[in-house]
Amino acid sequence: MDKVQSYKAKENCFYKAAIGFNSQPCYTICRKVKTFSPLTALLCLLLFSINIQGQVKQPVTPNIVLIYTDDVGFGDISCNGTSAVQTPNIDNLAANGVRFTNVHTTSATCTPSRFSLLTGAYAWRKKGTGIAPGDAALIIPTDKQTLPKMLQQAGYRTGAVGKWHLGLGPQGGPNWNGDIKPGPREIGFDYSFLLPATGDRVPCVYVENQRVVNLDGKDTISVSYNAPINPNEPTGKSNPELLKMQPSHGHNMSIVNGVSRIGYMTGGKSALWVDEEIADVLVRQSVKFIDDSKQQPFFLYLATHDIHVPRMPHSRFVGKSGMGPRGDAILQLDWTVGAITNELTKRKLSGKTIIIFTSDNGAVLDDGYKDGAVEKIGKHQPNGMYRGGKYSAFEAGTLVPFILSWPGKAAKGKTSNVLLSQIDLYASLAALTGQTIKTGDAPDSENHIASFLNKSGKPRMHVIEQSINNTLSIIVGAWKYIEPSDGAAINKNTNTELGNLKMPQLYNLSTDPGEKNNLAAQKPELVKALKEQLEQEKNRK
Ligand code: NG6
Ligand code: CA
Repeated sequence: MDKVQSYKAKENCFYKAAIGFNSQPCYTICRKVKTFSPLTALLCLLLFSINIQGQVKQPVTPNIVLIYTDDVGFGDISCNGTSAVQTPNIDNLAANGVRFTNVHTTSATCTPSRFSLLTGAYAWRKKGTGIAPGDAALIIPTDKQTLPKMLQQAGYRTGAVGKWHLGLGPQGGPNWNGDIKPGPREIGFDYSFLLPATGDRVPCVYVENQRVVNLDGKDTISVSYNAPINPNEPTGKSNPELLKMQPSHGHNMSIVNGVSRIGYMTGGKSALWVDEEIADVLVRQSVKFIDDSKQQPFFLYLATHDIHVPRMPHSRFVGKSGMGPRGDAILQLDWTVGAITNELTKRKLSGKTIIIFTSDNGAVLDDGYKDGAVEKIGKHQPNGMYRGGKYSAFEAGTLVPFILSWPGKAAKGKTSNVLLSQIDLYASLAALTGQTIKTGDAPDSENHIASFLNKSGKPRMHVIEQSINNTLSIIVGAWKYIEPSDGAAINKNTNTELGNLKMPQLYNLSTDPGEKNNLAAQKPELVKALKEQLEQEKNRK
């Protein structure tokens, strides 16, 4: 296997040198080759120097809008073929750009996927990067390089609008009534307007530039993830009659806007959000950020709340999908995409802006509220043909929608099945904008800008996926290996197959994308090779 990898790496280096892209992938790939002969070293050095010239030749700094959606499965958008809900605005992005069918998040849950996206490092390399409680400290180190910091160095104004869920403040949690730091500013965002954690976690307030919006100093906010702060305040558990939507599992603590959440909060009454307005508010703040960024190129990280629970879309979408709140939230998400693209068009920014649409993990139906998602699903296939879902080691955990549009620059109306990871956006955007990545920064990110623009780039050598219980899988070409795990086979709350088995699993994704036939017993050599490859990656410093 190492020999094959070594050969492929050299081939890849040659290819990248030939097309004159950034030196980083070549360096990264060469660095990863275990059998590193003096000849390989020499070859890589040579290609490295050729590539440096390629890199500095044509850096460009288009605006970048990354629409990072929540829990949207591969099949939840109509251009991917299995959706019963129409998403014309998202489909339009695909019609004008590249629709990818093999781009993975690094993880089947939110926090680790976002951590990897913004740092270029697999989250499983760092403790404490699992699903963050709503009062967690900031999990991204402030002394390390990040994707937004790299873009700031390239001259960008950077903004984060929407769901954060990467922790805020120092160890022990943030001070919700003062300056909330460290936060987005300290990891490279010039502007931020956040839902601090998720829609289903307290505190249910917006945080703009690291201060709670509309906070009345006489009504301070307290947050606890252990016990009720004021035992006299109603909770979802004690007062279900006060709720607009009943929880199905968990989510029975503090009540905000008629919805009970995870965690307890008191105070901050004037600052509480209204769930039905969140999508509109996030679009408004995104447009404000775009308008305030006229002097420089901008990077907008728009992390939607849709379609995470609680699904409480605006009344103009309610009942419109025929699939209940989950389908209506998809319609609202599609509206968001349309609103952003229209605003860019109005400002004549379309040709100057890369828009990327993707999701943080796969789809889930019942994720904690009785909103009819299971009962009303009909023929809709939220995860397309893939097995599992959010939380899972199977493909539906991490194989998500991914569309890139850059009118006039990226390919138009093309579909790409090239194997890539969202973690590659960091090095790819660095290459595009002429930034060099120092050794130690973004250790797992590779430059695949040619593939992202669908200019005949090559796939990743391998992709690693992380499930909720940290089972790791590796894909190399058509083959996927899932390491043995003692984890539960099924998430009983969400009724998701988690992909855990005490034995190794091996699937041929090109003939068996639904991961039905475990070939591990038939192909022990391949299992051994993939296991070794995964172990090597785990141990790589
Ligand atoms: C789980 C929550 C789920 C959701 C998820 C995070 C329970 C029982 N389930 O722990 O509702 O909030 O965390 O979702 O509390 S994510 O998309 O942000 O990763
Ligand atoms: Ca998510």
